[in-house]
Formats: sequence, C-alpha cells, structure tokens
Amino acid sequence: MSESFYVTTPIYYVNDVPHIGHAYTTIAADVLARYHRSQGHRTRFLTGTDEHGQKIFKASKAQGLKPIELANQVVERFRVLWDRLGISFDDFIRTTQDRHAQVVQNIWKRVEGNGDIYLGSYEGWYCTGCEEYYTESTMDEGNLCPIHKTPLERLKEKSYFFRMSKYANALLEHIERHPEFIQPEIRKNEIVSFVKDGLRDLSVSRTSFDWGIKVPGDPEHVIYVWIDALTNYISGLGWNGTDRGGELFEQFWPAVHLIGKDILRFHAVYWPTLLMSAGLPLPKTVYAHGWWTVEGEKMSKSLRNVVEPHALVDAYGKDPVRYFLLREVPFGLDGDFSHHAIIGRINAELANDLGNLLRRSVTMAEKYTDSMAPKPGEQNELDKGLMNTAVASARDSARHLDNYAFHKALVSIWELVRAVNRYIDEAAPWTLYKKGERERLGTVIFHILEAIRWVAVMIGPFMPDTARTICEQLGISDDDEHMMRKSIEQWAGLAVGSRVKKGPALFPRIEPDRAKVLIFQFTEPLAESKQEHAVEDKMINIDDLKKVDLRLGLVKEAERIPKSKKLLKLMIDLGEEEPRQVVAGIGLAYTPEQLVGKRLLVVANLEPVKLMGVESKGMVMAAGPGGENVVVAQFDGELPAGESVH
Ligand code: ME8
Repeated sequence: MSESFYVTTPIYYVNDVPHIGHAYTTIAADVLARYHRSQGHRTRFLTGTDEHGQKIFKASKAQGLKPIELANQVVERFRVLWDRLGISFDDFIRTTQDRHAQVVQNIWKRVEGNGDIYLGSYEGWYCTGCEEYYTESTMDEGNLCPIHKTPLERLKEKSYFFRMSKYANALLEHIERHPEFIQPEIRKNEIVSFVKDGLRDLSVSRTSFDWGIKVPGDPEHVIYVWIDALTNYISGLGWNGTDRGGELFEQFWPAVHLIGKDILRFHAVYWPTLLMSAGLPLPKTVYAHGWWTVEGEKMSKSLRNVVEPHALVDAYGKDPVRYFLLREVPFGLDGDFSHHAIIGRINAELANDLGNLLRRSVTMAEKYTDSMAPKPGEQNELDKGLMNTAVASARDSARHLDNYAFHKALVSIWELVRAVNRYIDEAAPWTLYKKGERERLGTVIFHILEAIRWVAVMIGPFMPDTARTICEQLGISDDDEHMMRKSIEQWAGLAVGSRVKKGPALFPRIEPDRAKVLIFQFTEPLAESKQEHAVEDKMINIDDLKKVDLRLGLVKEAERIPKSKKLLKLMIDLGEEEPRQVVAGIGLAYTPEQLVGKRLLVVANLEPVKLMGVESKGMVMAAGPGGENVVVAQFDGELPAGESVH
C-alpha cells in the first residue's frame, strides 16, 4: 500500500473576509498536498471554516444577521478565493455541519467517559477576539488582551472543565520522543516551557450564549469553540467515535497541521491532551509558521492595509502570488509583504530566469531542430554536468519540502533554472547550427528541453498552471503522469519527437511605469490612513513635553518577579539618595544579568502602580512590538545617573 499523507489548514473564522495570512497557510498546505500526490502518495487535504462561538455571534449581531447567515456569506468568499488560488482541497469542513457536531459530541462523551470532564465554575478575564481567558500574569497591563490590546471582560460562569493538568507529563514525554511533533524548534521550546510551568484544567463549556454545539446531556452549555474547532481535523475524516475511527480515519490519521504561530498553544497543548484523553493518536506534526506584516506594519483594518488576495491575483497573477509568498520568507519566520519585493522577484526570477529560459529554448528548438525534441547523441562533460545538477536539484527540493522548507526547495529548483541558462551560453547552439554540427546540436537542444521538463515537474506543486503551460510548450500531453515526480527519477524522460510550440510569455515583465502605478494603487490607502491617524492623534506642545521627567537611570540590581515571565524588578539609580524600584515588562527580551550596569531612559515622575503586587515607581522606555522583540532605550558613554534628558 502506498504511503499516505494528511495535511490540514486552520479552519478560518467567518467574522472576517479572507486575507493574505489565510491565503498563506492554505497555499502552503496546497503545495504539500500537490507534492505528495505527485509522489504517488495517498493524499488528503482538509480546510474549512470555524463558525461557532461568541466572536461570530457578536459579529453577526453587529451586521444585523443571524450567525448562520453571516457564515454562509463568508464561507462563499473563502470558497471563491480558494478556487482562484488553485487550492486543491479534498474536503471543506464547516463546523455548523451535522457531520461535525456529531463527532464533537462523540469526542466529548469519550473524554467524559474517561472521567476527564467535571462541572465547576470559572472566573477570569476573557477576550472575545481570542475566545480565551487570560490570567493576571498572561494579560497586559491595564487588563488588556496581550494579542488585541483591547480591554478584557471579567466573566464568571458555570463551566465544565477538562482535566488537562493530568496530561502535562505525558505531553512532555511525547514531545521529547517525537522531535517532528512541534516545529520549528523555537515553537517546540516555547511549548515545552509553557507546559513545564504547569497546566491548568481547561474550561470547556459556556453558558453565556448558545451559538455552538450543545454539551451532551446538559443543553444549557455549549462546547467551548476551540474544542469544537480542533475536532474538525477528525470530523473531516468522518471519525466514527470508535478506536479505529472508520475508513478515512484509519487511512489518513495522524495529520500534519499547518497553522500560524498565533494558535500554537491550542494545537500543541489543548488538542493533543484532548486526543490523549480520548485514547486517539496525536497529530504527526504541528508546524507553526510566522506572521506577515505589510510594508513593515501590522495588518489591521483600521490601518486599511489588509492585503486582499483577489487584488494581488488581479495585479500579479495566481502563480506569481503563490511563488512569492513561499519564496520570500522562510516558513517558520515572520515576514514582510511588500509590493517592491514581489515585483522584484517576478521580474528577476520568474520573467527573467524562468520565462526567458523557456522562450529562448523553444525558439531554438523551432529554428534548429524542426520544432521537435531531437534524439540526443553521446553526452559530454558539459551535458553530464547539467544532468547532475538536475538530479541534485530534484533530490534537494524534495528533501526541503519534506522538511517544510518551501523557500529552500524553490532555491534548489532555481539552481537548475540558472544552470540551464548557463548551459545554453556555454554550449552555444547557434554556433553549432552555423557550423552544421547537427548531432551535437540535437544533443544540446534535447538536454535543454529535458532540463526544463524537470523544472516544470518540480515547480508543479508551487505553480501548477505554469508547469502545465511549460509542458504544453514542450509538446508533453496534459496528462498527470507527466507531472509526477516519478517522471524525473531518470534522465531523458522527454519523448524524442515531441512537438515543441511557442506560446505567450510565461510571466510578462512588470515595467517601471506599471510598477509605479501598482505600488501607488496599493500603498495610497495606507499612506492616507496614516495621515488621518496622525491628525487624529493629538499634538502636544513643549509645555506638555516638559511635564515628563525623563532621566538617565543606571541599573544597579535586577531580578525576575516570581510567577511572571515578563516582569522584572529593577533597582535604578536616578541620582537620588536610594535606587528606585521600577517594574519593567522586558523579561522575555532580557535576562536580569544583561540589564545590570545599563544606562536606561526612565520616566521618573510616573504615578506609582503595583504590578503583580510589586510597586513600580517609574517606567523604563523601550521600543518594539513586545515579548522577545523589545529593545530598551539606553545611553552610550559614562554620563552620571540621574542626568535629566531634554
Ligand atoms: O484562529 N500572517 O482562525 P483565523 C500569517 N478559527 N498568517 C496569518 C496571518 C498573518 N498576518 N493572519 C492570519 C482561527 N493568518 C481559528 C482556528 S483551527 C482548529 C481554528 C492565518 O481566521 C494563520 O494560519 O483567525 C493563522 O493561524 C490563521 O490565519 C488564523 O485564522
């Protein structure tokens, strides 16, 4: 029996229309699914939508719609976009479908049957945006959500709990034994330290609204939306509530879950512990990719910089968008979307390297070998070099895809693209033609066409239409056999005599005038909204500024505040009799040792506050988005502590 491969995307919320972030995960999953199919593996690719919970309920109310009406509208938007982006999913699951609700209730019953669900009450700080409770130590100062920066709601409700705490050790053991389980490494480390801090039991039902799946036997409660949502990965396989799970489950589980790093904890802690309790195998891999910003800014509706995938496809075409998103940024890392960058890559790598290669090669075959793939003669060293590069490129690109390193796979493929361009220059078919060296000419043209065929097969998962167009121009019939990886296991798979035919340019260059127009169109709303924000933000005058007592503070001592990851207690010399105690939320970015001896910029006249019970009499200034990415403002040189800043 052939190997099987099951890949999933997150199921997306239907309170918002799809944007480039959703497209990114889904394209990555599509590339993997296409790649595995081309390997001859039995492959299944699931995507879908997450339609329950308070967030959707509130969003629908705000629009005067029933939740299901909102869901139906937005689901359509996702479907249309996936179609446009060439997403080859095998199934699309909606959490409002009956087939899903039954599975969620079944998994609940199994977990309950194992004694892992009990009734209690929950009080905490809730963010509807995240659909999650925060604790004093995980929320931001001022009772704000650490993700959305919006006020959290204090909620108290009766709730069922899942005994997640019971599974902490088993989870750590599993992570240890299965290095491929949480990737990349940095995300694994995050989860390990989170779990080592101890797991609490998880509140898994809500009574404050009823837009969800009912708790079996207690219809006053709906099942927590994340338990509902995560279960899609097995309801999409028709899990039938038994150990074996039914035909699809047996064939395809466990899955590779591709997700964004924002939802790692749900996938790497909640979901596996739930599966353990239900007695089911854990996912093979949870791969959390990075986060896209846009032209250096966080994507947000209020900045009007949300990148709309349809507009991108309109401007650049489907395959270039797919290529760019996976080529630009290593999969596990954060990246920035910029129109300059996509235009740069389209012109250099797609139009120049690949598009020109095909064009000049087909033109030569038309002119020198009667529009046919000629019969090759004996290989010389140059030919062997090209063949070896092709073999290496196929091997490397496959290995990189097996490791989710999409960008490296593309780099390996482009090594071949560039090698063919060099080969043409060195073999100089035009000279052979002039000299009438027909046999050698035939060998060279064959090698060029065969190498391009290898490129087409390798780029197939990334740029399916482009691959097909290349095959057409090489006279390869449009059947799937030729797009299979097997077809590049051996050199010289191109049929001698296949008819070569020029077509339109693969990727038209984006000339500078057009580039300017595109960049203007895309970035204008952003610039406008920035201006609006600037006007809205009140100006201050010099007297306002003088009210702030800014001083140079020399850090004398620093230590962590127990039970807090972020907060550090600093003793800072501000030129006063005694050092001042200041609490700073920079503990993910700095160790206490790193801070001692630094000369920092400190606000000295801020009203004292207590943070986690520790008094803070001032504030350390720092820049950056937060968490590990924060840099303190500090002074060079040896100026004395307490020096005022103006
Ligand atoms: O979280 N950069 O749904 P969601 C990269 N329903 N990827 C991004 C992104 C960005 N700026 N913004 C979003 C949910 N994504 C839950 C999931 S799964 C059982 C339930 C992508 O609509 C990324 O994949 O908020 C992220 O994980 C997902 O969209 C979140 O989609």
